This record gives sequence, structure tokens and C-alpha cells, in this order.
Amino acid sequence: MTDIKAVLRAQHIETPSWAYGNSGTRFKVFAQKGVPRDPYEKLADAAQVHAHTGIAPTVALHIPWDKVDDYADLARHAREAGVGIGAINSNVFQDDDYMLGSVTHPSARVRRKATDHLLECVDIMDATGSDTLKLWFSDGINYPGQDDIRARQDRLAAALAEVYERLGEGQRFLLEYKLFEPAFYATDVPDWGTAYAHCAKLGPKAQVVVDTGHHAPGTNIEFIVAFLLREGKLGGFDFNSRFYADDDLMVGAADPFQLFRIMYEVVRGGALDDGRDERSTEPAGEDAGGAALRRVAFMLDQCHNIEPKIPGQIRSVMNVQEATAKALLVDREALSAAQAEGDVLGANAVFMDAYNTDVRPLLAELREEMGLAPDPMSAYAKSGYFEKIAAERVGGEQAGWGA
Ligand code: RM4
Ligand code: MN
Repeated sequence: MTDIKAVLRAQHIETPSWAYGNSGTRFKVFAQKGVPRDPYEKLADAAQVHAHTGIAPTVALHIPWDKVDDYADLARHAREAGVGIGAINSNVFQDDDYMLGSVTHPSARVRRKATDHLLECVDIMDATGSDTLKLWFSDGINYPGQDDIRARQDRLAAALAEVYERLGEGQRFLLEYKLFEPAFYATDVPDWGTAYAHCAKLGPKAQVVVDTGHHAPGTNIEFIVAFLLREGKLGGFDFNSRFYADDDLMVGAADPFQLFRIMYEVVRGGALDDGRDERSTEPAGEDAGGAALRRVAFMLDQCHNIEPKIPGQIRSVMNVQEATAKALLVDREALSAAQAEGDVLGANAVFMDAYNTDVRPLLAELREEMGLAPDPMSAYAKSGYFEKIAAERVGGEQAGWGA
């Protein structure tokens, strides 16, 4: 139990700056009270999530949504608020030039522009001390014959190679895949195999990120996790959940059992043991290189359309924490013994026993040991923070995703 608590205490879940702004579906984005108007206010909100959960010490940025004049100043502000800057997310999907793609676009001029943006994101990593660049490409085609599928892979490979070369010591990029949308016929990075192949060719600083919402229904995501971990190519997660297509609902809301199965493979693959010292909110030092490459980043990638945002993030962090605690409770010795004996039902029972354990008392105890309130949701509600931001953040333009 002490061991489990030590691992849980060191867990690090990164929240996304865009979760604090107004976002949602393609059809309507509902404005909420108290929503941040700039990246500084987003970081202040993220700091609340960390203050109440104790395990969300970093925040991912999305460029240009979080563009500021002085990134070092933003990083300083984050540190003062009690959090650090996490992954830098690039955005090559919201410019008119990208209608037919970004790095895979048929025009060399557009490809140059997109690649330059990715390089600019590495500059921002340098300025903020971030060690991780996250690449998601909406690139693809809607109609058979629209463009050459193979040539687009060549263009993608060329852009990735250029970004890879630009990465400094201790920096890496994570390549994200998504089955479909916005491209409806052929997406250029549609699955983990494509992402893996590009990363494998480039080297250790290129790793795959698994966005749990980006698979076909019925896909065995934990298998992908086990496989990538075995290959040393799992760079991180974008956690969210979905009932149909990519909906960016709160992680663990749609299928807590799937989240448990994923976290079990994470535990089994040793991915919670590495990079514990990475919880620091200080920028990564020169010597942090190896640790950055070994670390699996547990990031949330969610939008809160109808639910309040800060509590939505708190709930999500707690969902990952609960799944992790259950995964850690799996009696690995008993499981291995049952597996070795071919005891199908016995092995399954060991697995299910852990899943069916109520870990909430354990987590409440852990939080108290960490000097936190046992229930982060009610602690946040009672803190008065929401009333404060709702009163203060009047006027100005609320942050959104600019779609
Ligand atoms: C994409 C993808 C990226 C995220 C954007 C907002 O579907 O999941 O990770 O940055 O959405
Ligand atoms: Mn994502």
C-alpha cells in the first residue's frame, strides 16, 4: 500500500490550456462565466486544478491560441502560480492556406509555412523550457484521386525530418494520429502504425502519442499502448473519452473499464516508474535529456462544452488517478501465476478484483497525507475561486479555440 501511494503521489497529469477557454462542438460554443481572456488567466485556472489534486503540475500550451510576446515571462508567471509549462502543441489546421493540408499540401509554399510554424514551436520550447512538442495534422483528402496518397507521405516525412533536426538536447516530438476528421476519405496520419513508422525512421526523439478519442469503435487501445511501450515509442497520452467519434469528453466518463485496462498496461510496461523527478515545475535542465525521452506524458486533451471547466478538469484528473490506483492494485504475482498455469478464470478474476475495488478511500487518505482536502471537487467549490473569477473577468474577449 505504501508503494502504491508513493507511485500515486508522484503521478503527473498535464492539463491543456484550451480546456479552460470556451470550446465545444462545431455547432455551438457556449460562453461560460469567468472564462480566461488570455494565457495568463488560463494558467491561473490550471493552477487551481493542481492546488486541489496535487498531481497536475504542468499545463500544455497550444500555439497560436496561447501566443504571447514574452514566453519566458509566461513561464515565470506559471511558476509563480505553482505550475510549469508542459507540451507545446502546434496548430497547422486553422489557417485558410491549410484547406488542402499543411505539411502534406501540394504547394511547396504552404508546406514551408506549416513547417516554419512547427519550427517556431521549438523556439517556444526553448523559451519556456518545455521538452515536448506535440504534432497533430488534420491533413488528408476528402475524395479519391484528390491528391497522391504516397506523395503526401513523402512530404510528411520531409517536414518531420526537418523538425527532428531542429530539436535540441532533451527535446522530443510526439506524433499524434487520428482515424478521420476533418479529412473524410484518407487522413495522412490515421493510425498508430503510420505514426510509429515515421517515428521509428527518425530516431529516439520522435515518439507516438495516443489520443484515446482517435480510434475506431472497438479498437483495443491497451494493445496499442502495450506494443508502443515495448518498443520504447510511447511518448504520451492525450486523454479524453468518446461514445461515437472524437468528442473530447472527460476521460474515464464513457468507459472507465477501458481506462483501467490502459493504465494497467502502463503499469505493466513500467511507464509510471520513469521520470518521477519530472514533476518539478522548474524548466528542464541540461541534464534532463534522457529522462525526457523516457517519460510518458499523461496529458488531458479535452473540451468542456456544457460542464464548468475547472471542475471538469479536476474530475478528469481524479478519473485518471482512480484508474491508476486500480491498475496498481492488480496482484501481479497472482496474475502471473494464474497466467502461467493457464487458469483463464483465475487470471481474469485477479484482474477484475482490482477493477472492482473502491479506491476512493485510499485516494482520500493519500490527499490528506499530501496536505490536501480529501475531496478536490468540494474543496474547489468551497474555495470561492469561481465566484472570484466570475466577478473579476468581466469585459475583454474570452479565450476560445478560434474555429
Ligand atoms: C485534435 C487533436 C490535438 C488537439 C486538437 C485541439 O483533434 O486531438 O491533440 O490539439 O484537436
Ligand atoms: Mn489530441
